[in-house]
Amino acid sequence: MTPTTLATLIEDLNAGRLKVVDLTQPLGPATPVIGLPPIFAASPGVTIEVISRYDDKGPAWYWNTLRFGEHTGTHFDAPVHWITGRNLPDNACDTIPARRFVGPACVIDVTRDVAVNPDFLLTPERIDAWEIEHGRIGRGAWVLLRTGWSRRTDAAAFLNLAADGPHSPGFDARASRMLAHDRDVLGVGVETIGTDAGQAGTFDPPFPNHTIMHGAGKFGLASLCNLDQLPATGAVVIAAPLKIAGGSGSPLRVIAITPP
Ligand code: 23J
Ligand code: MN
Repeated sequence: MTPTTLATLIEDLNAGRLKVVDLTQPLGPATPVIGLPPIFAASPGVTIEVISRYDDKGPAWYWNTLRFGEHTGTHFDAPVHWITGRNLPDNACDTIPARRFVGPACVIDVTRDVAVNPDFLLTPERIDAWEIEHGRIGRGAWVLLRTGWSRRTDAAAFLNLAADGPHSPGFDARASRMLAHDRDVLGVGVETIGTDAGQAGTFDPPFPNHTIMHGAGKFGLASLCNLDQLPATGAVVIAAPLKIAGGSGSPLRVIAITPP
């Protein structure tokens, strides 16, 4: 990394040789929130309340008060979010070194599998096949699971709730272990409401991806979109949460820098 690298980055962005892709969903009252079994506390929906809008409360300025859970919309999961990560060093939004918010993206496309099976789980065998085609997932990479789920713009279709709970894709526990321990990734990103499959509350262990990733000090990114605009390899993702003191996660703007 030299000053030339950064000058070239800006030149390439200006010339269209690189582009910035926004991987973020809008955050507002329509943002769906995760539905946990009713024995657990629920996360609130988003509320936005006007403080003033060029009126008697503030004649020349407009601003709002926001209220939402830390895990709402396109958001970041810090290791402290899960009990397995609670005692790790630098495990919260304010203490994770900023360097760890930037990494190369490996995009694993399972859209066709998910189209026929909304409960599809990524397996180590599937990762092996991806690596034969694209090369080994490097240490410090963001692994993004492209499922097409962000095309479900209707909240009911996005949550896909049935009598036996939600149905959405995710990770087999063995795949989470492979990525966290053997590949030493930064974390995983998904298009669904959380980084575990909809049915993961019934898995052993429950919510295996959260359990394994956060126990290994890795991160999560949920409710991503526009993954279809990224190559399998070659993009860089920047995902920096709000610096919430002791925060377990935060909504954030996730951007990718990629060849067009
Ligand atoms: C709390 C409990 C279970 C889950 C989650 C949160 C998330 O998905 C999240 O947003 O981290 S599965
Ligand atoms: Mn979360």
